[in-house]
Amino acid sequence: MSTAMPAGEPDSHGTAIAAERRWAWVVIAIMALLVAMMIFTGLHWSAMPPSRVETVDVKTLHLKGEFVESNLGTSVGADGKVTVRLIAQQYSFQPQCIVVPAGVPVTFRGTATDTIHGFVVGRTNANTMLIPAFVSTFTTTFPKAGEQLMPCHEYCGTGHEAMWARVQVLPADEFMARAKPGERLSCVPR
Ligand SMILES: [Cu+2]
Repeated sequence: MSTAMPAGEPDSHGTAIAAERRWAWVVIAIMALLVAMMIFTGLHWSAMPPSRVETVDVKTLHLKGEFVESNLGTSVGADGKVTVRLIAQQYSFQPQCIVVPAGVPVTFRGTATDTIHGFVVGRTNANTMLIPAFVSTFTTTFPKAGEQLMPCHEYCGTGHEAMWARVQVLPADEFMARAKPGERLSCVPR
């Protein structure tokens, strides 16, 4: 459509304003959709924000303290609490195969030795980043027994896509039968 007036400042200005307003609404709609998605996934999958308050010395991680090799894996405390300790490094997790009981709260404690890694266990809400010098921790319950894949989900270098571990969720009685006080369980073949 053309008007009687020749195309001048006021007309093109009005067109520009209208176009900007349309795009502003598009951007607002996209932001509203993203916020709605965040709220939905947060509630629906019980997303847990990573904890970054506990620190650990990367330089002595392998030598002493909680994350020495002999302490990695799943332990059952005297109080019956199940804890999984793991570390991530380019390009593997240790242990490579984690055993946990079904239907029992499991606390994960993990950190990274070199760069930022992360993991998610199958389609569960066990999902965290692992950051050098920080201990990531969360507690979750695996509803049913079965094997899950646990890939690294933070791009950590050229071997990233080959970085994953397995999680064996065992029926609680089978898990407890295997657990011995003071021992660290894993399903890594020995
Ligand atoms: Cu990684």
